[in-house]
Parts: sequence; structure tokens; C-alpha cells
Amino acid sequence: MPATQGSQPVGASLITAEPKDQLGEAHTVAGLSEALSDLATALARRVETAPDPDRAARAEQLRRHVAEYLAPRAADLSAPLVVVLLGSTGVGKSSLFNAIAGAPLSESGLIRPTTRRPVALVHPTDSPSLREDRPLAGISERDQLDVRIDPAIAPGLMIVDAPDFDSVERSNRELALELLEAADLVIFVTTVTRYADQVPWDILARARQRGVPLLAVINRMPTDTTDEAAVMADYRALIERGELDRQGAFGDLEVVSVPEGATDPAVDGLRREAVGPILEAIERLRQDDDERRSMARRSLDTALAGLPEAVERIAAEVEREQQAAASLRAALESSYRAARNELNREIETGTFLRTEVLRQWLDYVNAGPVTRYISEGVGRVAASLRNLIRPTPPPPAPEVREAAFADLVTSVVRHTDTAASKTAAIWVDDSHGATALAKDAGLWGSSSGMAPELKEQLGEWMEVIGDEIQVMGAQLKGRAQAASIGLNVLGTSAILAVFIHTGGLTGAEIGIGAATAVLNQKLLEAIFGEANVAAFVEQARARLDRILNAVFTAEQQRFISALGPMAQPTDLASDLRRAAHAAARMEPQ
Ligand SMILES: Nc1nc2c(ncn2[C@@H]2O[C@H](COP(=O)(O)OP(=O)(O)OP(=O)(O)O)[C@@H](O)[C@H]2O)c(=O)[nH]1
Ligand SMILES: [Mg+2]
Repeated sequence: MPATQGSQPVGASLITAEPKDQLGEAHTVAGLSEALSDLATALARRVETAPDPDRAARAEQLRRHVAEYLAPRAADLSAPLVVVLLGSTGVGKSSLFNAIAGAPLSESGLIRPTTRRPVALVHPTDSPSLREDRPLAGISERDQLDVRIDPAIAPGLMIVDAPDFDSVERSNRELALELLEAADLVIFVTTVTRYADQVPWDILARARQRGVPLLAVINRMPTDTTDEAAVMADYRALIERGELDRQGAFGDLEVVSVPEGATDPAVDGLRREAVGPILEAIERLRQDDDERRSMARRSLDTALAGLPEAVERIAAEVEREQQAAASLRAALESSYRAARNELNREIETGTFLRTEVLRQWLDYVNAGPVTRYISEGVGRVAASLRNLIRPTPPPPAPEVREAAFADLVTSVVRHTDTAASKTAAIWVDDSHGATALAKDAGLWGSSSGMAPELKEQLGEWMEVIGDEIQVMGAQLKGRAQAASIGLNVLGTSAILAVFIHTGGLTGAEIGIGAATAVLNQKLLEAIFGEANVAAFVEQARARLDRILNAVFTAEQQRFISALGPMAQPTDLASDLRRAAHAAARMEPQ
């Protein structure tokens, strides 16, 4: 027997501990199961919507703890007890496992890490593949567990040799952590040279939060008693500092020390005598249903009590993401709103149109005494315009229209470019924003497909205007005159009337734009009547607004999509908290 700390032999109380409590009616099992199921569902939502793989993995870890450990345990305290051997690589977990099994069932070795898949020693009736609501059924179903069936052992206990949690193998660590979440009792193995390492203490912090009962083992202890006493004292101090002393499986946390060289090649493991207290504790648990239930109950109670704290971290994370997303959205919306307003102003005043385009149209419409004809009335105007237009070279209507559309597209591209780069410049300073930008470098400017699509939509918009003009013309007495001026000219005039209207012009903008607007409007009013023109322009402008709004919305949507699910407002944080608190309050019976 290894040396001890204090007067009692190490491991003595492992053997003498009494069952803790008797279990009562199962009247709250349904309520608890429901709370746990709500929590598992909320955690699954989190897994799906977490903004990065680490956060998703953390939520998944807790989800499995809830769905695959707490739920089966709450439903049945008599389900087999899960005992997990955890520790750094090479500390002797597999060697201890083989000693417990009394046979070389898990490979131990010098090449690190040795164990890559957990190995479970179970009685045939406890095989996790038997029922899906059993402990370890999830991990077994995911084909991540090797099961060694031994009909010779008593049922009720599953001993699991875990992979290490600190080797280079990420999957080892994940499996080890998953087993920690599934354990009713953790046998924490370390060695004399490893016990002060940081990683195990980080893992133990989660074990503490979860409240899982612990058994500590220091392997490869020097046979010199002074050295051993010094190591033991040091380890105990660390345990107390880590606030793990009260988490002992059978009372205060005890440390079982196993001397250096205590190996048995026959079992590819540690010598049975060297790990006597552990073997005896396990054997007693195997034999004693009440003690197993009591251990399961304690494990469940402490795990339930630890739920609000474990969930809080995730809920707070969700909340912070929501706040970040809200301010990212606000920056996005304000950048695009400013750009949209600016574009609107340019459209109202026609300042997005190049001067030479306006000049070309103005020269054409004004080529001749148009103003005089206009002032003399509709009939005369129509006739005069016909006379005016006929002999002159073909009107530059298609060119002006094309140029006007091109100018509008250019302007939209410029404004959406500005909005995008302004948004990106703000987003890049936020970690979630930066991640979103990294997903789509195109977010620093407007989208490449936008210009051709807008051009196409403006073409359709123009067609509707053409149709309306035709309809308006047909309803007029002087429709022949309207027709003789030509749809092309009237159509171009109409779109220019939508783009520039005198009402929006102020100060410095009055010039070629104003002159074009005035002439256009007069021309249209002379032919179609003032009220008709006003109604027509208003409708055409509303349709254009809708087109442009859709463009701006789609441009912004790229940012929202890149931000992912966190961009959507959610009540997940409060759902998580509510379910965790409900589960923690519920008394399992
Ligand atoms: N010389 C010596 N070797 C020991 C002693 N205790 C254990 N070992 C050896 O140390 C190694 C421990 O290996 P494992 O039992 O495979 O360790 P593990 O914790 O399962 O390691 P991983 O599976 O990599 O996580 C084995 O080769 C053991 O034979 C000891 O007291 N003295
Ligand atoms: Mg191993």
C-alpha cells in the first residue's frame, strides 16, 4: 500500500463510505425531463447558429452533456454508472484500466498518444449499444467507443479508458472532454512529473463546475518516502487551491499514489496490489446498488446545479453577439441610408446626368422657337413640333436615354460603393464584422452583378413608360400630333422629367439641368396636360424608387448574409437561461 498523508491510509475511506441517501417518488421526473429537453433543444439551436466553430463546439459539448448524460440519468438513476479515466497522455490511464479489467484490454504504450478511441469495459447487459437512452449511447452511436464486454463482472458499472486531453491530437481532446461530460465518476490520473501542468487544471475546472465526483491518482511515485510526502503535500495544496478537495467521490478528495515500477506485463498494466484502493472502491460500487444510485444521484444533482453557470457563459455570448450584430446592422443601415438619400437628391436635381447629355437634349428640344410654340397652345404646339422635328436630323432620343441610364447606373454604383466601403471600414473593427468581411472580400464595394441587373430593370421601367405614354396619347384629342412627335422623343422626355424636376432645383444647380427640366416639362404638359404629366411622373418615380430600393436592400443583404445567423434577432439567450434554471430547480426523485 502506498504511503499516506495524515494518519489514515490513502484510499481507506474509499472503502468505508456509506450510501448517501434514499430515493423517493419519481413524480418530478417528467418535469425535469421536459426542462432538459427544452435546454437540449435551445443548445441545438445555438450549435446551428453559433458564429464560429469553437462556439458551436462548446454548445455541442454542453448539449451532449444535457441530452446524452443528464436526460438518461434523470430518467433512470439505476442506469449503469459511468466511470471515466481521464488524464494527460502517458500518465498510465490504459495501464490502470487494464489493472481494473485484469486483462490487457486497452493498449498501453510508449508511443504518445496511445489511446485514440475510448475503450469501455462493461457487463453484457450494460452495453451502450443496447438502448439509445442509456449512458454513452450517443458516443457509441457515433462510433467513437470500443466496447469490451466481460460477462464475468457484475453489471451496473461502465469503466472507460479515455484518450488524453493534452496531446497534439485534437480529436483526443474532444473525446476526453465529451467523456468528462458523460461521467458519473472521474478517476483523474497524473504522474509525479505531470501533476503541476496547466492543462489538467483547466480540465478540472470544468469538472468542478459540473460537480462530478472525483478520485485522484498519482502514478510513478518515487519510492523514497520523503519525496512522496513532498509530492503529496504539493498536490493536495493544488487540489485545495483548485477547490476540488470537497469533490471526492467518497468524501473529501483523496489521492491514491502508485509507486514507480509497479507494472504487470501480464495485464499490460499496473500491478493490482499497487492500485488496491481503486480496485476495491470499484468492486464495492459494482456490488452495491444503493451506493451506485447514490453516486449517480450526487453526480446528477451537482451537474443540474452547475447548469445555470455552464449555460450562462453561452447565453452571455449570444447576448453579446446580438448586441454586436445590432450595432453592425445600425452602421450598415445608416451608411446605405445616407447613400440612398444622396442618390435621391441627385436624381431629383438631375445632377447625376452628365452636362453634355443634358446639353444634347436641350439643344435638340430647343432647336427652334419651341418656347414660343409651347406658349401658343396645344394644337399649335403639336403641329409646330411636328414641323420642327421633321426636317431636323433624327432626334437623339435613344442616345440621350442610353446616356441617362448609364449615368444613373454609374451613380448608383458610386453610391453603393461608398456605402459598402463605409460599412466595411466600421465592421472591420469588430471581430464578428471582420469575420464576415473575411468571408466575402466583395463587401468592400458594390456587388459585381448589380450594374447589369439594374440596367435591365431600367430597360423594363422604360418600356412601361413607353406604354403609358402611348395610352395617354391615345386618349387625347390630338393623338395624331402626339404620335407624330414620336414615342422615342416623348419617352426620353418623360424619363428626363422623372429624373429632373424643377421643384428640386436650388441655387447653384439651376443651370442646364433647370433649363432642361423646364423645357421637358413644358413639352409634356403641352401635349398631355399638366395634371396627366404630374400623375404620370409621380407614378414613374415611385416605380423607379422601388427598383432602387430593391437594389439597395440587396446590396445590404450581402452584409447580413455574411454575418450569418447572428444577424437575426433571437430570444435564444433567455430561452437557454430559462431552461437551465428550470432544470436546476427541479428536484430529481
Ligand atoms: N517504467 C515505468 N513505466 C510505467 C510505470 N507506470 C506506467 N508505465 C508505463 O508508462 C506507459 C503508460 O502508458 P499508458 O498506460 O498507455 O498511458 P495512457 O495514460 O493510457 O496514455 P495515452 O493513451 O497516450 O493517453 C506504459 O508504457 C506503461 O508501461 C512505471 O511505474 N514505471
Ligand atoms: Mg491510453
